[in-house]
Amino acid sequence: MNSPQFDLTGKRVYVAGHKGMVGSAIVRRLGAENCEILTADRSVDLREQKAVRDWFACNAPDVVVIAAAKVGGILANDSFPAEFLYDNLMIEANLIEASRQYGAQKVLFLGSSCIYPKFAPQPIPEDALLTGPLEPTNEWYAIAKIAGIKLSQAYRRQYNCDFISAMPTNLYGPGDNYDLASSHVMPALLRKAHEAKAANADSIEIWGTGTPRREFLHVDDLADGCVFLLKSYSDMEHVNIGSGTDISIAELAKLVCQIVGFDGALRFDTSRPDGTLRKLMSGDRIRSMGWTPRIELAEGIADAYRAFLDHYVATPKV
Ligand code: GFB
Repeated sequence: MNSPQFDLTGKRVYVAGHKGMVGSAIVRRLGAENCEILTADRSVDLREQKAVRDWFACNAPDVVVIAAAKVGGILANDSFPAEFLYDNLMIEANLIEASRQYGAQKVLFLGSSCIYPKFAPQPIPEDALLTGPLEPTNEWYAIAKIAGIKLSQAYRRQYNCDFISAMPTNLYGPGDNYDLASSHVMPALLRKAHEAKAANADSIEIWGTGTPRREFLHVDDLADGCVFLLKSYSDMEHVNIGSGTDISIAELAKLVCQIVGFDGALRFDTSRPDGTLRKLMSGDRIRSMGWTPRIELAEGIADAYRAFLDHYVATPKV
């Protein structure tokens, strides 16, 4: 594996998607590096090629982190396939091409563990990519993210660009989306447990059977892994970033209820989709380079709950 050191000192680092959970965590983490952080406001629509080109022409970043994406939980993915495919294809294509045109020295593209086949071997190694059919609830998003990996690889091969990709597992933490119709499971459970406790309810609803297993990583660990890769990785293959352990949704719900202080029952709505049954990624590649996550699940959930409470108090109608 080719691993020259890339020095971030003094570099102009553009974090695309800085208002999202992932982008804002990367901005926080980059605060500890001696670099200049660039962001673009919402007036720059990343789906529009000209808007992206104009922004690059004015700002000329040295490094680009592609954390901008249309994201959502299982229901949102299943309900808005066109947006999940189109928006993500446009965002990544515009950012990758502008990075080449305007001479960015390094690009980090972020994908998702749903790029892997539904029945991939567990833990999933990076080379399981494109070896089988995808999980139908999120294949639109997955196809867009696979295209992003391939674009980065194609630019490396044809133009010799130092573009790399990282595949995070299911993420959670401060800055999450708590809208129950579009959120992922962790923020949904935090909100449901919190509201049930406040209302003295006797149960909360869990989608699906509770048997699917997911691997969760605190977004601050992800941000640390991203900065690690920016500084020390330069190769074709994408790199998994996970926590290394998974948990069933039923077990997760119990843990969240315990942390929130809600002791009612769990009601499983089996008319809702389970999605893929398991997607634990192999972290061997990044571990062999010397990086490991630090935040334990219970500690991370407690942190996410504090962030939820801040958000909830600031905007009571989340
Ligand atoms: O987090 P989640 O929406 O995403 O759902 P995926 C994970 C599991 O939690 C599924 C269950 O089995 C859900 O049925 N679940 C239980 C719930 N209760 C709830 C709830 O109240 N809300 C939600 N959202 N789920 C997404 C993909 O898949 O994960 C994306 O659709 C992306 O493409 C992302 O990869 C990381 O893990 O199923």
